[in-house]
Amino acid sequence: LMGLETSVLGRNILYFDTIDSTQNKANEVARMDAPEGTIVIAEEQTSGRGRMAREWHSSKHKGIWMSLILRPQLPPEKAPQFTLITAIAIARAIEEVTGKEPEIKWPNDILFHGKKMTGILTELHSEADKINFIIIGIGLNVNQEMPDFPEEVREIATSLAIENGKKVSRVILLQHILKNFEKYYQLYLEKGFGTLKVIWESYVTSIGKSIIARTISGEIVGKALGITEEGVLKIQDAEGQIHYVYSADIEIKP
Ligand code: BT5
Repeated sequence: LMGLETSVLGRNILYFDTIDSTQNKANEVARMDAPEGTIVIAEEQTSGRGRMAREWHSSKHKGIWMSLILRPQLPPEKAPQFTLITAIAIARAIEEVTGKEPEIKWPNDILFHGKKMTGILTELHSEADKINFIIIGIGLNVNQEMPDFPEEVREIATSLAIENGKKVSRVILLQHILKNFEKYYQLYLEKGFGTLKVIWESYVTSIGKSIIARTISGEIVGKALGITEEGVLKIQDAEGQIHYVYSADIEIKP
């Protein structure tokens, strides 16, 4: 990664040709005291995963499949904000490299024209009510063409190359992601989530709309009012009741 403009992030890189999941490896090395900013990255994952043990397709040489280790001195409740900070850093990097503006879909998706280009998986390891480490998994489809995607995601997935009309250098994109990530992470540690919330909202398309939120404990239907300072989604249902949603799959009602 020559030309990397960061001081902490990506200064310790574990690179694999093939791995089961960068998330698993990052967990393993974080438990062995890997420093803040360590990155685990692979050309291919054989069991890449999403939330709730869903599968994440990670075809060889086509994407950025990586996990970052952070050790912020913060309470565990702050962990969901990291998904949002990551989304901002990726959205900015995509704009810098391609000139195209993606959409962010709360909580963990980056889309183009409603199709998923990136998924983020934030995993928290806390001890005695303090964050010990956070692992941020990023799965970013870069140079796939439609036939490279398995059939079950062809309707819902896209890649940066498909949207951009030409291939994108994964190394350059990665440098931009890490540079932006470090910048927004610093801003967050110094100033809190306030400014970042405003930037995040500028990319979000679902706020103010009628949505269906599918959570592990059931469906909530209502209007998405916005997110709290903690990154929690606020939904108002037809009876006027407010629901606070920590994690869900959301769908904008037609
Ligand atoms: C996510 O989960 O979107 C988080 C994905 C995180 C993947 C990274 S890759 C590096 C690191 N190592 C790992 O093992 N994981 C992380 P979720 O919101 O639950 O979405 C999962 C769903 O996305 C699946 O059920 C599919 O429907 C869809 N999907 C799977 N692979 C996809 C792909 N390559 N592109 C677009 N959609 C995909």
